[in-house]
Amino acid sequence: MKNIIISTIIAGALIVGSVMFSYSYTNSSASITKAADNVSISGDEQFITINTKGSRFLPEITIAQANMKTALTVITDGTFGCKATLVIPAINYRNNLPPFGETAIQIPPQQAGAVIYGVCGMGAHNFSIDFN
Ligand SMILES: [Cu+2]
Repeated sequence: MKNIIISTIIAGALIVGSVMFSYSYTNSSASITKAADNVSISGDEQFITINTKGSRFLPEITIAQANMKTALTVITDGTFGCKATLVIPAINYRNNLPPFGETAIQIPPQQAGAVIYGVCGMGAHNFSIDFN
């Protein structure tokens, strides 16, 4: 009887543990690919922050407001290689990012439905800003 109670407790703990693990895993992967908390609005301008991390720009997808001036800040932290070159074709932007620091990029107001892509110097490692 005692063994049954103990194994029930262990099984219950395993189920709770795996549910908690998958919940936190889902949460963290969601914040990598998509985040709204990297956009803030002050007055008639919105501010977007994108980080370079590993071989990616994060978040990969940003949802922003249409018809509004946009100040994009790209934060680099030990960034090197092709990713140190940022290209945003829609606004004819091409620049070498500093290894460490913040790079300010102005994006003019975009129509609803517009998507602006940022790519590395090789044309890979995309991020997008979706305006709606
Ligand atoms: Cu690259």
